[in-house]
Amino acid sequence: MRLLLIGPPGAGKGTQAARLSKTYDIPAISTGDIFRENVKGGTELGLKAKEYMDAGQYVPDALTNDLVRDRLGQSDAADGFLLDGYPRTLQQVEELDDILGVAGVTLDAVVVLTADTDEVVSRLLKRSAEQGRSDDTEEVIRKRLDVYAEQTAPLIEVYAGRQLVLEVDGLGSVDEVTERIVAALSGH
Ligand code: B4P
Repeated sequence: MRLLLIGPPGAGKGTQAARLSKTYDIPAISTGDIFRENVKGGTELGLKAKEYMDAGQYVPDALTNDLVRDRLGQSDAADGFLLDGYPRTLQQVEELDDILGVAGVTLDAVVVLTADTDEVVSRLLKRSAEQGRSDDTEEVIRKRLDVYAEQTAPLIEVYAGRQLVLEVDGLGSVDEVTERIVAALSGH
């Protein structure tokens, strides 16, 4: 199974990715998590990424694409994967098409998690209080939502044109959302 998970910040991508990874026995690859690990480790990539993340901006495509190409080349991703938060720009879609084309494989589905702005802002402010992520301040959250609407929402149409999109309501309990995704995938 080769899946993408798209949705606005706070829609539950990371939360659901961890569960789907177990259900389908595929690695969940989160570009956000990889950037945060690099920030924590003080790597050169981390230093560059932090600047963008703290401003609510996307990390430049060139840096992001390189790390995904490397990660998808690892053996555990050979038979399937779930990409959480990648691609996020049209250029990243092209890059992913190239990576998959070279490997001779195709995507099975693109799960689009939906959630309204009030809900995602409230979830992220709650996370901020619990975990203190530096991009979870109200100002940066609003910026991230704008960037998502401008740069990532148009990707949904691209994948819908390929008959890959499964839109799933991200409201409700974490279990309910997982059940909806699994049901949508089994009917696809
Ligand atoms: P991400 O790490 O992807 O951050 P995110 O959009 O906030 O999603 P996340 O997965 O963390 O949150 P979730 O919705 O699961 O990206 C962070 C930054 O990295 C980006 O802004 C960008 O700068 C950079 N980046 C990442 N990928 C990039 C790319 N491809 N190109 C360029 N830059 C990139 O959960 C949010 C909260 O909601 C959690 O606290 C969770 O517990 C809660 N929650 C989840 N489901 C819930 C439910 N059903 N009910 C109630 N709460 C729920």
